[in-house]
Amino acid sequence: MKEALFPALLDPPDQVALRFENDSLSYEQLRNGAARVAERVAGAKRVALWATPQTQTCVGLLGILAAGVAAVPLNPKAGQSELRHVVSDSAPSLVVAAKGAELPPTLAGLDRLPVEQGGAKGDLPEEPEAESPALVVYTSGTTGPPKGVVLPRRAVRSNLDALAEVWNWSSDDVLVHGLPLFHVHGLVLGVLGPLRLGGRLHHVGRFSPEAVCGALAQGGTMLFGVPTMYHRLANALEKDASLEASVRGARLLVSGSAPLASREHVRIERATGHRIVERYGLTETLMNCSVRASGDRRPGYVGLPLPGIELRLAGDDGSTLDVSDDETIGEVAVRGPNLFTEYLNHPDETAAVLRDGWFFTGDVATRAPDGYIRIVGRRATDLIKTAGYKVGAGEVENALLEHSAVAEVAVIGEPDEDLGERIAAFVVLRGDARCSSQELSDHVARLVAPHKRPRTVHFVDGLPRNEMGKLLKSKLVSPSPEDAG
Ligand code: MLC
Ligand code: AMP
Repeated sequence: MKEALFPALLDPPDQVALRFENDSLSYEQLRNGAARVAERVAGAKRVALWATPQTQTCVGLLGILAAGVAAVPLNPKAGQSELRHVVSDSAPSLVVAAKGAELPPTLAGLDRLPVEQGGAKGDLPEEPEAESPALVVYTSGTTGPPKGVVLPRRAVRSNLDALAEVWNWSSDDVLVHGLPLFHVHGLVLGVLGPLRLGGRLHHVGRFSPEAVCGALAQGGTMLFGVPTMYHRLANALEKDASLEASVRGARLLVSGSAPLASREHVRIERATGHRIVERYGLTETLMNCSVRASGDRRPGYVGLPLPGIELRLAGDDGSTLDVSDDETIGEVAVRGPNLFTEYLNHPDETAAVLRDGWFFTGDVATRAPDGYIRIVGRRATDLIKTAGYKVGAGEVENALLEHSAVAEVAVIGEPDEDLGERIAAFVVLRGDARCSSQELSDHVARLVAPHKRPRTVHFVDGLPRNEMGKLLKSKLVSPSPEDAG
């Protein structure tokens, strides 16, 4: 008998599983809704999921997973060209979306399965194979459009179990967050995590410090967020002391997806008495490291590798650097049941990062004498982490080059207190073309996604290049900035 990915759905406990803004669903309702979706998608290879933050998205996801089909979460704010790419690359049989959700014309050619609440008792099909794909999640690379990361059920299950172990995460916990449901942080950890454990999720819809404090005050025990969210929470706590009690009452605050600045650790601790637990992961590996619930929470450190996961620091030739001096820097390579299977339709790119069973993350780190890992940077300067989202500079550059006024462009990440890194574009306009920074920013938001839009546009006469004509991004310096909003 295969082990169920969601045991709580086989024998639903009499309790709320999911709560969104004004809507909640019991385990029994979730099982019944998922059974209906599973019946409809059975036999498909991949199914797109319109990932709006609402209960129906979770019902749709659980139904797709129950049928042993791979779900392809779609960002509801994805622009036309990004959406077109994801759909043509993943070739879903249909799109599962909340009943009544408005879908863009790009999806008009796909059959649609509307998800409704409630319904008669339904039974779930037999548990699918552990190696079968559960999700295809799109993530940016340095150049070209995003790649689909194929995550098997085995990775989801083993990773959630490892996190449950190190965070003492149980069915008693009520997880609070306002993360998007089209990336692994919000979807795998944030939705499938509580459901695997038979616990509860309270999703606040749109993130705001007040909304998460409100949910914590109503019994939330854990909070997940990206550093931008903790930065905004710290600001709010410093302005409004009445929010403090709700956060103080939580059991665990967890940050990930990007480096959490030391000052945010300090500010949150000063306001609430809580030290934030940091964990480190990627779409391709789910989570690799975390500080244990009982462990030392030191700013800048992402803790120890998770149970069952091997981590090594690799030198430039790929060999292991056997060091624990917290100084020597190597590329993080990981091996374990948490790894993805492949990049969909990209065997060469898969082979480039998955070597002898090890996944090379592109992140560089040190290891302290007590084994704690400290992420110090990334090998590729063309990858930007902004508000917890990974964005390839090339993707933004290509979108900008599609604007008729743009002759040349270079995109970089600039340090930003709130976003970690802010997308900045250096633009050379064509001849006597005129264009505002707002227009360029809106153009990128429409074509790819709003979180990939440049926040700053510098109009320049030329870009720094070497004698061969190669762009020298390190030579780009910000003139007086013009905010793009
Ligand atoms: C703004 N908007 C526009 C626009 N400008 N729409 C169209 N055209 C434009 N020019 C819209 C946005 O869509 C959004 O709408 C709203 O205006 C505000 O946009 P914003 O300023 O970009 O975002 P903000 O509200 O400030 O949100 C900040 C945030 C968000 C932190 C809440 O960035 C976020 O949720 N980040 C989390 C990213 C994440 O989950 N990463 C995990 C990746 S997995 P609306 O309606 O949407 O508000 C991973 C692995 C791991 O990294 O380890 O976890
Ligand atoms: P993504 O491809 O969107 O899954 O983003 C993965 C990347 O996010 C990693 O390669 C890291 O660069 C970054 N990341 C995730 N968690 C952390 C963390 N706790 N500290 C620093 N960087 C992180």
